[in-house]
Amino acid sequence: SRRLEGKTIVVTGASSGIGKATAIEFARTSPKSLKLIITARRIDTLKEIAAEITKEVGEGVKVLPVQLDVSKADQVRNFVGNLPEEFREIDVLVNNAGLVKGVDKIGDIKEDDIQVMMDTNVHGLINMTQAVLQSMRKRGESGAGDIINIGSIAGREGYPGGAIYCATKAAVRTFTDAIRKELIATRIRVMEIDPGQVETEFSVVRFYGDKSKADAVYKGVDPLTPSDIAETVVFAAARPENVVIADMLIFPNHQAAATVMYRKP
Ligand code: NDP
Ligand code: 8X3
Repeated sequence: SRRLEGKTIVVTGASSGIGKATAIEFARTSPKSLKLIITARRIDTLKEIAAEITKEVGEGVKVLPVQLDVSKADQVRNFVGNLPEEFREIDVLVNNAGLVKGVDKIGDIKEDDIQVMMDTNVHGLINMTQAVLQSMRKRGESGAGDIINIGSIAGREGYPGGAIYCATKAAVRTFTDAIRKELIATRIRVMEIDPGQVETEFSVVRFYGDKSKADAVYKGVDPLTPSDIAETVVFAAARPENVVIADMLIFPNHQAAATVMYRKP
């Protein structure tokens, strides 16, 4: 899309799943001139993805892989300042990094799991937003740019075995709503995209690496693919400047709520 040409875009959690697909979709949609900053903890994976993107779309898209753990406040604080000069004016931030750990119920939830979910999904997203906002505020009279937060159906309703994850995504939802109001006098657009079930590494991470437990989650259902969500992220970013896709909820065809889904016998 011409509307994305020349933009500088940051995607967090771009080493896998929705974030990786989003980086690829941005590059495919605007292959002529884009600066794409892909971030996550796994830097080697990011470098491979950067090479894949360049191989596919050519040098028109400048891809910069940056190691960044969003749960570490100091890393987030120094993120923009440490970028090469030509990447520092960020137009679009996709706050996608996030995770779920465990399916334990209240009373038995592991303290470490609570901490990592809160630190990543909530503190990480808030800190990233503040870090990048400074760069967006420098543009135009009152600032301009896009903040696209990846929430979840889990932020709209709780489900058993997901209390902490659901609470983190509800926090994302309320934070997003509040800052859209706070930034009303700017040209900064604040958007939220809430996926239902998407097959990624999400469930493998939830079950601490147990692939067979993760596979069981998707058995008999037809989940969304990461690129299904990536297309909606890029769609939102590519709307004309006066259009704000404030809120989207996206289910796969078999799903109608966090725990209401049709499973083929
Ligand atoms: P994946 O596990 O496939 O990807 C998660 C990404 O987040 C990875 O790139 C991972 O990279 C990154 N990440 C995790 N922790 C950190 C951290 N501390 N700092 C930086 N990056 C981090 O899962 P999804 O693609 O499914 O998840 C992406 C987002 O989508 C999450 O916010 C998730 O909550 C949300 N979501 C997922 C749904 C699903 O059904 N899959 C549904 C609704 C929302 P690395 O390990 O290299 O750091
Ligand atoms: C992921 C969706 O409902 O499986 O955010 O937790 S859910």
